[in-house]
Amino acid sequence: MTFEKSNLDNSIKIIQNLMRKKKAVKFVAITGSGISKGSGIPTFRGKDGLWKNYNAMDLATPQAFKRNPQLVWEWYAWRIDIISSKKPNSAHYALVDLQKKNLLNYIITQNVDSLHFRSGSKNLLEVHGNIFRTRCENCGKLSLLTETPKEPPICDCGTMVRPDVVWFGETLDQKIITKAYEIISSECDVLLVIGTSGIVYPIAEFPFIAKSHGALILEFNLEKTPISRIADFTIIGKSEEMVPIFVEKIINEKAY
Ligand code: BJW
Ligand code: ZN
Repeated sequence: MTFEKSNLDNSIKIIQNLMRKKKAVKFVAITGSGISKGSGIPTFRGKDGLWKNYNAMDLATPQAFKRNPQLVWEWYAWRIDIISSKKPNSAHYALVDLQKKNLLNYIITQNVDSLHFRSGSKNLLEVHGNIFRTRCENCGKLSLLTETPKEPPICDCGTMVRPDVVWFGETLDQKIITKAYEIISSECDVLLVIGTSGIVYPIAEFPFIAKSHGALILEFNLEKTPISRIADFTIIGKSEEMVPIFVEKIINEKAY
């Protein structure tokens, strides 16, 4: 296996110590597209990322949708097709295991792919929306897609709906983001930051907020990111390999 084993082992030791000292250690996870890479879903950045072949400003902004909704829907339909054929991977399921042991309080995901939900996770905040949901900007109606749209879907009120995701330049849902800030600042002893480049705000600042409130920060990624600077441990490797190893050791400690 190609990972920094010493970092993984050391992080586990530190957390085991914490768990022996403190009765209820609260874990929170922030996830990004890297956690779903092992399921076969492309990330956004990097050499095989979506933004390599597509321009974010042409597809993931409200201006792009206004300019060319047909193009934006074609791109989302293509992604919906890919995502629908994929399944949660061992990293998603490891987080479910951690939740079942009452260790992981919340998952704050930037992903729109529903894989955390499909793996059975509870207490899930989908801060960038969900690709299987549509929203009408005229009447506000939310709907779930049951199949990949061949044409841009139309609301009962006659308006073309949009994917219910958060595009660049848009604010995140106020209720969800307020809850996420609350969790990060007051309900988090250990923050697991999994598979995110850590450059998209406001979520990019969450590890910094958690750290300022005394949380231990553990990052799982293929490479270092801007978060690595403040992370107590950066565990380099595939999350689908590393997260299950980590979770198993932590769960065993709880049983101990
Ligand atoms: C693995 C792995 C494996 C791979 N195992 N790891 C300056 C100018 C203009 C705007 C801004 C600005 N500064 C800040 C802003 C605001 C902007 C922003 O942050 N821009 C930055 C890019 C600079 N943010 C916003 O606009 C947000 N709104 C906001 O801030 O409102 C207030 C405001 C408005 C306007 C101006 C200023 C303030 C909204 C952000 C919405 C992001 N939307 C998207 C699309 C969602 C819908 C969709 O899916 O179609 O969200 S963009 C995309 O990036 C998506 C993701 O959720 C998000 C984060 O990406 P993520 O998940 O981190 O993926 P990658 O690809 O970046 O990284 C993958 C990582 O995994 C890598 O590190 C790999 O190494 C790793 N990896 N395989 C482990 N197997
Ligand atoms: Zn409508």
